Amino acid sequence: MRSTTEPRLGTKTSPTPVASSRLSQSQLLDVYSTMLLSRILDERAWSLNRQGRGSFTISCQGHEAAQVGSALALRPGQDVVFPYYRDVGVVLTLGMTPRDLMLGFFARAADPSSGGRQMPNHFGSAAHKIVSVSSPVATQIPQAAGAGLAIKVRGESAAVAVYFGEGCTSSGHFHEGLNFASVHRLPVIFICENNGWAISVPREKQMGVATVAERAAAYGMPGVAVDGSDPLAVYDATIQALERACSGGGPTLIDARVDRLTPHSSDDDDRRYRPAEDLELARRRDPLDLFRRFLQERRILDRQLDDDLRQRAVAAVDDAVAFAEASPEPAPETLCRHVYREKAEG
Ligand SMILES: Cc1ncc(C[n+]2csc(CCOP(=O)(O)OP(=O)(O)O)c2C)c(N)n1
Repeated sequence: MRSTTEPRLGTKTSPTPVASSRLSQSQLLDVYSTMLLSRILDERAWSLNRQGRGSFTISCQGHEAAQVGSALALRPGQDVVFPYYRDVGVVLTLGMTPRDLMLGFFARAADPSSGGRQMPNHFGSAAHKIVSVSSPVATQIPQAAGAGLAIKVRGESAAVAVYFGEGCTSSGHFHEGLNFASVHRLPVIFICENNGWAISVPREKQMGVATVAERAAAYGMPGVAVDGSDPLAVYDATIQALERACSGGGPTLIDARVDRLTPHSSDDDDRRYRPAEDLELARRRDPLDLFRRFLQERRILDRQLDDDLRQRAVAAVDDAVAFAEASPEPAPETLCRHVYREKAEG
């Protein structure tokens, strides 16, 4: 099992130093608000699951800084984004709403991701250029390389961002996707949310190298290790990767070190494999707490504003739950939609 003394980037338990000076105070507050909304939405999904009102959930908790910081660097509706199942903070930053996500959670007909046909957290939105999550892990990586090739062939002004966990980097899809993107100098940003666990399998049983970042050397692209508990550091790394992608410099691999603050999913019991002290250490460097303290020390956030933002997020989640629960389920006669060709009308 992973040692809690393993050297990592995300080991600090004090407020985050600023890497980025590019963001205004109101943008910093937006980052915090979106991280907070992601957390509250996610916690609600767990409690609804435990109440028997939702079949399944899988968590963004601990990943919010990496998700919001990276997605903020992207251009919504312009860049093509392949999220993975933890990416609540990514899709909210790009413009999906708590209602959109709760419609998916309750598998309602109006769910923009799949019309209630997929598992929760299989995000997708054509309007936001968010490509549907693939359930077989890592398959989004060669898909993203393909999207990068299409952008290059068409001469479009866009890049691709693809998200995945470190467990995906021991899959052949990872190798093929990065190799292809590098050979063709495609405008793709590979973003690994590296939490050190692939369900119950620790990082050292997934790979023979110590970091995901060093894998990049084998493909001839930069491998950027970044503290994924710092949204500003991840923002800066993603901005640089985007500039490189859009200027013909080719792909970048970002290795954002994060912590998973929950079991793998609502169907998992991590006490069976994760040392209690590993989780305890992770909780002490919760990215939401670190960023809150950072904003408080800079006098950008005070107790009153924090309470207001929290209340606003809770109200948005209350609204989303009520709205989605009251929404109709998919009609049974549409069961085969998107599976078999439907008869032409009339
Ligand atoms: C091809 C395939 N094999 C196995 C699974 C089951 N599975 C779902 S998530 C997961 C772990 C992925 O770990 P990682 O990529 O590190 O992401 P994390 O969940 O830690 O964020 C596995 C093995 C799957 N969905 N697809």
